[in-house]
Amino acid sequence: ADAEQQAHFDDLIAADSRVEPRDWMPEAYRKTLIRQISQHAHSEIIGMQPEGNWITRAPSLKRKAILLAKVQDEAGHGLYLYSAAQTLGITRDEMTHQLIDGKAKYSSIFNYPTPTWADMGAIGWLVDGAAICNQVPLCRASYGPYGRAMVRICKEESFHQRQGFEILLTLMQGTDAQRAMAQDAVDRWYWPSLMMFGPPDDASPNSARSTAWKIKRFSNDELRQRFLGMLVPQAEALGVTLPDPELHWDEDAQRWRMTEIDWSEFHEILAGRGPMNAVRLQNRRDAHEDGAWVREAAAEYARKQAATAEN
Ligand code: FAQ
Repeated sequence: ADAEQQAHFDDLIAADSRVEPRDWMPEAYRKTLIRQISQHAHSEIIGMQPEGNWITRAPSLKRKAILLAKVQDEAGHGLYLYSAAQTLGITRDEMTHQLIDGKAKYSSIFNYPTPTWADMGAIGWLVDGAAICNQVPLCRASYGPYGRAMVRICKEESFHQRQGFEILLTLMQGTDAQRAMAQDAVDRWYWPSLMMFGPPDDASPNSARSTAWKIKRFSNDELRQRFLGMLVPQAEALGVTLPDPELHWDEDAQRWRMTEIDWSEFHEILAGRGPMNAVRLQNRRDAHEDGAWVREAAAEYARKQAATAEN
């Protein structure tokens, strides 16, 4: 890169302007965006499975319609994000192979099972809640296509979060067994949802650079703190208990104090050894193979159209 190109890029970042696909950018900036955006896209696509598990067993037609729409939204988010990553010079095919070959990361949260209907409530409330905390600041990410995709995604995520809250609220107003089912789901999803924000700041290798480039606007721990601030009053409104007896607001330090997160669980999942890692990836591979005929038919159709246009 010549000095002029680098200076132009630095000016865009300093001015809080947006970097667009046509602009020159440092190779490391391009790489980190491809990493983050493709991981995010894979998370949305793999993230369809835990809830997809309940579409045929939703307790009413209304619940089924809502859940179906939510899972379809996640497919849509995955597709916008793959498109945003493609503007950086990677193909959809390369990203798909990184995922199904087990080389790409996707969010740790989607490697847990969904044994009960209350899990649909806990995922909406906690997982989509964490996703919103993390993604609202990403609407201002310095890379234009990513930031713009995030604006629309966040609007849909906030609907998702409310539908999850409402599922839990309904259960909490039900029978003892329904209340116990809701509490059990909250107990199982609480810690994993806190892990979604990534490792603690002093163990987050990508943070410094991503913050300097204005991709990240807040640190992993700062966002986790914000999330707790959102959860505590909502848990009270629901009547559920957050499963951490140490959790309290420290007035002097102006921060939430909590039991330390079990990072060994997080690292096991990242290493592919979580409860559902193998199932999630196998389902994705099977779907890819089952879809081969669609890709072939589309390619053949495109070939015929091109041939007709030539004649
Ligand atoms: N899971 O240095 P950092 C959703 C990795 S929401 C797995 O701190 P960074 C909505 C990280 O990649 C979920 N891996 O990294 C939905 C890095 O490894 P690498 C998706 C994780 O990038 C709801 C290493 O650890 N959201 O899908 C996790 O600065 C319901 C070191 O970490 C996004 O992807 C994790 N939880 O910060 C869908 C948001 N955390 O790449 C369906 C966009 C960290 O060097 C149903 N991403 N790692 O090999 C981000 O904001 C960032 O990438 C962070 C990580 C904050 C996740």
